[in-house]
Amino acid sequence: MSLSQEISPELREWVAAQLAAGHSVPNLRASMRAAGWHDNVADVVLGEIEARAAGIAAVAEPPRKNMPGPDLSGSPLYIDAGDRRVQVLQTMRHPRVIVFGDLVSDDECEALIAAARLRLARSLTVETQTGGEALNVDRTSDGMFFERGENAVVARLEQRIAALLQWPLEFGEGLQILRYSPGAQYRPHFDYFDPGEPGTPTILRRGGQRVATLVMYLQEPEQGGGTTFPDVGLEVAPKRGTGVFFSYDRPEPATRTLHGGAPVLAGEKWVATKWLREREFI
Ligand code: PD2
Ligand code: ZN
Repeated sequence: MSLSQEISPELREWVAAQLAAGHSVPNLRASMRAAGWHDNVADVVLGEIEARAAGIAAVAEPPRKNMPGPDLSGSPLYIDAGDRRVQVLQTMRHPRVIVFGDLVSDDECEALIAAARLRLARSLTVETQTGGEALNVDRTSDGMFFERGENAVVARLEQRIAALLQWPLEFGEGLQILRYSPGAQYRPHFDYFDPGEPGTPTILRRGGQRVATLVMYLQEPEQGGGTTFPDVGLEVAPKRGTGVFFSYDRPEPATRTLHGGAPVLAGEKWVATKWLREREFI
């Protein structure tokens, strides 16, 4: 079907949020008509949402074109990230994975761990059922979030990441710090928010979908604790100062970005994770 009006992610989110808030389909259709939307636009959006609710694969969203990531044309060995020359150690196309070396200095790793240690609590992950947070047994690490720009080290690292990944600093969530003790792991998961979950529209109001992840290793364990990509049999070693970046141009398993934190077998692993959204994260 050809639509004369473009269906934006914002429109989809808005319709889903209205439905989640209990507005009826006829009322929604009337509001959309009053706002100038053609009925066929309303039909398509409502149809997608109903199909998802019924567990039927909805019409796939087209992949995003504008994505975070460094300019790899010319296969550079180093990228100038403003205040630091970052190494490109390994790249993969599908899934899009890039391993960066010398991304975080030892002093920065120490400073982040010291500031985070005081505020560790049992990790919470965003609960897409409700849009709130809940204990997640799939993650046995301890964690906390820094506010964006909360201290000088966080601010410096965020500027470096924005330059490296060519993505506005304001589109990033606050830095998350995780500590894994022996036995702790993060079972394989996707970092994007599942469009089929009822709590997702609420989460998406703050900056839209996640489109990329950067996991930075602040302290390496003695054994275990790699970041795994089970769909492609890849495991990234948790080397201090190194970061693994991966991006997903649509919230779908077809991106092959299923990934996990393998169990730490000995020692303690600390990471910092930066998630990037489609838009400004407020
Ligand atoms: O610590 C990791 O290796 C890891 C693995 C999977 C971190 C995350 N996911 C994450 O922070 O999302
Ligand atoms: Zn993850």
